[in-house]
Amino acid sequence: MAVATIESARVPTIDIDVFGEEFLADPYGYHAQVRDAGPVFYLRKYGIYGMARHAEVSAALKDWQTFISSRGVGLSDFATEKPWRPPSLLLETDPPVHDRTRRLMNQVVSLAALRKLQPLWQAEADALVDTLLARRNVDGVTDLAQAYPLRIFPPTIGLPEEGRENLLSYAMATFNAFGPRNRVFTDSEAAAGPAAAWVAMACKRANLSASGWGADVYAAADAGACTEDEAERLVRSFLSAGVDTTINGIGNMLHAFARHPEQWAKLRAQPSLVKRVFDEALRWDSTVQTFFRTTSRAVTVGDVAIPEGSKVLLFFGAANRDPRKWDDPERFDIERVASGHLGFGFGIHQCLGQMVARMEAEAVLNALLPRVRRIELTGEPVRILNNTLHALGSLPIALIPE
Ligand code: OVM
Repeated sequence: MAVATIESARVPTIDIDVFGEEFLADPYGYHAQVRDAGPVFYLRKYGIYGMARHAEVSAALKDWQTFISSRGVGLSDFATEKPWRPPSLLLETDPPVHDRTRRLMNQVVSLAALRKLQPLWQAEADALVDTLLARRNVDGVTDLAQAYPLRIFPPTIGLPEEGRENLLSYAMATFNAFGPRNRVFTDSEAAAGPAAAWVAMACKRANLSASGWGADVYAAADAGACTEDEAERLVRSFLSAGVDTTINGIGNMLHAFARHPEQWAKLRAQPSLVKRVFDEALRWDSTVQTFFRTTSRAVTVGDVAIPEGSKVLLFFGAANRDPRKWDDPERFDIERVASGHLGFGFGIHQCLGQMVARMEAEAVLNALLPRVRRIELTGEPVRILNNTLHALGSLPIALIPE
């Protein structure tokens, strides 16, 4: 890779296509190059800036006044281009709107709400793993990482039974839409038309069950916390952000254990480590690899002057393996204290559903731990290329029983 410097701006320039299929297939093969280019670099192909070191990525996420979200967290600048869908009232907003909607949603996805669901979610994980153990050879993605969230999440929101498979193609298209209009984007867009129509239908009050997080959002509207139109769009956030993220988080975690059997053995010997596992899995292989911000003013980072209105691509996945931050960062090590990882982002937009994701992952681990002695890779995992997500389509494994 050529790293040249534009002398006038003193910014290292990278010619590599960070949304190219080679990069998306194996981002980790390229991360050292982008991190080492400098604290800030310029991506010539897209005319944007990037940051891939932990210090700068977390500082940018913390400084929401300078690195704003309301012009979109994808490549497209909402100040000059029409968004492909009405912007998210959480992800694609700044304070004060963001803080109002976020507070409302935090009250719906509360610790109390989660505690109430935990026994049911654990029972569902136990039942699913029991049926998979009987088969022994399974697909860790379709049979477990997809099947589990699809069992528990739609009923939690109160979604219609029919058509839930639309959630997968909708999320794929949503996360591709944060990137450029490349082939992965346009391919998933074709599939997403009917899915978007289903999602729009499912977010309507009349189509949600009387109890559930969807109904809770509309109840908040009744109480004056938001309008009914806002409630509809906030429910859409559950459907956009709550499915593919957890699916690939669980899938990538199973993949990590299949590649590191000694870590599975360690976890079985020390089950109290369960609480740490998912965060280390997300650090080691981040589901959400990147998000953008847009500069609200001219800002200098290191010795690079970034103009106002610049798109800045933040590499969460690269920051999570930055040797400036982590010892032996390429090692998946469940004993590591992974706190400070950016797999859930950081700052005011830090993942609203992180406790949901952790509870799902823990339920799966709790189901597997006493029953499964080894998770053996029986074939090559298949990656699904996506402009934002590090996603798996298939993970052939054998679950070797106790
Ligand atoms: C939303 C949304 C969509 C995609 C991702 C996300 C990771 C949020 O509609 O709010 O957060």
